[in-house]
Amino acid sequence: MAVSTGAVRRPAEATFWSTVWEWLTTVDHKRIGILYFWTVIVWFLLAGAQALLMRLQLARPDAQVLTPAVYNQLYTMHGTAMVFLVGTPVASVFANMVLPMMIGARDVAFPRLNALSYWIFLFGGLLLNAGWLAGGAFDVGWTGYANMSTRPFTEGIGANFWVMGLIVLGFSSMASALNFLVTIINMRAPGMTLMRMPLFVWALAIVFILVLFAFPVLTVALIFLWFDRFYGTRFFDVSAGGNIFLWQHLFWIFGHPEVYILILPAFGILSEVIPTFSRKPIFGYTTMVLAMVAIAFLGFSVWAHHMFTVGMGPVGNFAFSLSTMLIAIPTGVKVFNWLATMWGGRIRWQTPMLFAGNAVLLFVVGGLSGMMHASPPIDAQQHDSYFVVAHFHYVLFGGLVMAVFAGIYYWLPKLTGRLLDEGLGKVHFWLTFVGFNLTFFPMHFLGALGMPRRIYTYPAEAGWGTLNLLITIGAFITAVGTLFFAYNLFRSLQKGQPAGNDPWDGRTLEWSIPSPPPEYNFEKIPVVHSRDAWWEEKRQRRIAPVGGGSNGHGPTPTHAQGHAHGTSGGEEIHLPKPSIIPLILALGLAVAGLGTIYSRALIALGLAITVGAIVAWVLEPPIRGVIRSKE
Ligand code: HEM
Ligand SMILES: [Cu+2]
Repeated sequence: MAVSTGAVRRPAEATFWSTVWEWLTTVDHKRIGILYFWTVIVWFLLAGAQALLMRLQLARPDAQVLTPAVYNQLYTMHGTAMVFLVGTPVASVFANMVLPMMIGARDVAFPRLNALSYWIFLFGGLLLNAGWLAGGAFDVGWTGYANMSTRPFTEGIGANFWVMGLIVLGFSSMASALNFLVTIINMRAPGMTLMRMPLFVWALAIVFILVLFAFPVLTVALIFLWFDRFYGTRFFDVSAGGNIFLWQHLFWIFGHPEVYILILPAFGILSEVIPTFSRKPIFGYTTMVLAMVAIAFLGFSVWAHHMFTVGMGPVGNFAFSLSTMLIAIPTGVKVFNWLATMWGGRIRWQTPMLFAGNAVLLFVVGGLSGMMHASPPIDAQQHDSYFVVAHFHYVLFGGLVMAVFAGIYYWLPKLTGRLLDEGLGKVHFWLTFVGFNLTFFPMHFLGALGMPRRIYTYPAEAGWGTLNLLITIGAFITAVGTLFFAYNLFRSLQKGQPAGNDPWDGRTLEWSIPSPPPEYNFEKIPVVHSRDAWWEEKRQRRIAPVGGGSNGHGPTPTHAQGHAHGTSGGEEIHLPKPSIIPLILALGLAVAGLGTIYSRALIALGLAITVGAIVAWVLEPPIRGVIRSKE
C-alpha cells in the first residue's frame, strides 16, 4: 500500500522516553482507554483504602482510630471519588476501550478532543483531592449541601479544591460525551442502523445525552457556591433572601440522572456479556432500548425523592414518589430480559459471566430497597440511616462495579492481547461476592435499628457492635479479593495467555479484528447486515471460533502498516497526528483552577496557557499520514 508521508513511526526505534512521549501525545482511542482504565483503577484502590480506614474506626463502639474530623473527610472524599473519579468515568473508560470497534469505526470523531477529556480528567481528579495535602479535605459529604458548604460553616481550603475540582471534571465529562455522541451518530459502519447497534452502544449513547443535560446543572450549582464562598453573593443564605433548598434542588436535578450515568454503562456491559456467555441473542432487544430511553427520561423527573424529609408537603412528595416508582417498570423489563436471555442458554460460567450474573442479582437487591424509600413515610424512617448506605452500595458496588469487573475480564484482553487468569479471576469473584454481602447486607439491619449514616462512632449501649464488626471483616475480605484482581491485572500483562481475535466466541465487531488491534482498528470497514454482526458472519461462513490469533477469515486481515504495495486500490486510512496540545490545554485549565484558590497571577498564567494551546490546536494539522488498505 502507498504511504503518502514518511511519518508512520516504526516501533523498533522505541526507547523509554519515546514510549513515554507516545503515551503523552497519543490520540488513539485504545491507548486513551488504557490511560483512563489505569487512572480509574488507582482512584478505586485509593477510595477503597479510605473505606477500610472508616471501617476500622467503626468496627468497635467508642473506638479512637480516627478523629471525627478525619472521619468526615474520609467519607466525603471516598464518596466523591467513587462517584466522580470511578463511576462517572466508567462510560468514558469503556467507550474508549471498545466503542469505536463495536460500531466498525477507525477512531472517534475528534481524537484530540478525546485526549483532552482524559487529561482534564487526570488533572481535575488531582485538583479535587489536593485538599488532603493543603491542610484538610472537604468534609460535608459527597453531596456538598449548602449552607453547610458555604462560609462560615466550612472555612477549610478542602472545600475550595472540591468545588473547583468538580467544575474542571465537568468539562472532561461533557467533552467526552459530545465526542462519543458524534462518533455514534456519524461513524457507524455501513448497514449498522440504530436498531442494529449493540445494546452497549445504545446504553452509552443514552449516558452521554444524560451527561450533556445533567452536568451543566451541577456546574451552575458549583459556580453559585463558589460565588457565595468568594465573592459575597448569598444564593443559599436565607437571611439575605437566598434559598436554602436551592442547592438541594440543583444538586439532585443533576444527581439523580447522575445515578443513571453511573448504572447505564453497567446495563450495557451486562447486555453484551450475558448473551455471549449464554450463547443466545439478547432477549427483547427493542424493549431493552425503549426501557433505557424511558429510564433516561423518567430519571429527570424524580430528583426530589432525595428531599422527602425537607417538608415539600403531600402534593410534592406524592408526585416524586409516583415518578420514582414508575422507573421500576422499565428497570424490571431489563432484569426480566437478562434472565430470559440466560433461560435455556448453554451458559459458560467463566469469570466475566460470574460477575455479570452476580451484578444482576445484587442490583435487584439494591433496586428493591430503593423502591422501599420511594415511599415518603418509609423514607422518613430510612432517611440518613445505614439503610441508605446499604442501598446505594448494592446499586453502585453490587450493580455497577461488579458489572465493570465483568467488562474488564471480557474486554481488556482485546486491548492487551492477553487474557486474565481464570483461576485468579474466580478467587477474586468469590472473595468479592462473600465479602461484599457480609459488608453491606447487615447495614440494612443497622439502619432499621436506627444507626445514622455519617457518624464516626457509637456508644456500646446502642447494641450495634456485633454487626459493625462483621461488616468490617467483610470489608477486609472484599479488599483481599481486590488484591487478587490487581495481581491478576499485572500478571496478565506479562504472563497472560494470548487472547487471539475472538476468545469468547463474541457477537460484536470488535472480536473480528486482532487483539491488540492495529492503530486504525479495521483495515477495511465492515459492512453490517444484522444485529450481532460478527456472530452472524461467523455462522454464515461457518468459521470456528478461534483462539490464538489465527482467524484468517475475518473481514480484516491483520498486517497493513508500512508495506508499499503500490496499487491504488483499497480504502484510504487517515492516521491522526499525535499531539501534546491536549495535555497542555488541560494543564492550563488546571493551573487556572488552582489560581482561583491561590492567586490571580496564577489564573492569568493558566488562562494564557489555555488560550495559547487553543491557538496551537487550531493551527496544528490533525492528520499525520494516509495509508491504503489492500484491495
Ligand atoms: C468494600 C468496599 C466499600 C466499603 C467498605 C465502603 C464503605 C463505606 C463507608 C464506611 C461509608 C461511610 C458511611 C457513613 O459513615 O455514612 C461509605 C460511604 C459511601 N460510599 Fe462506600 N464503600 C465501599 C465501596 C464503594 C463503592 C464501590 C462506591 C461507588 C462506586 C461507594 C460509594 C459511596 C458513597 C457515594 C458514599 C457516601 C458518602 C457520603 O455519605 O458522603 N462505596 N462507604
Ligand atoms: Cu435519586
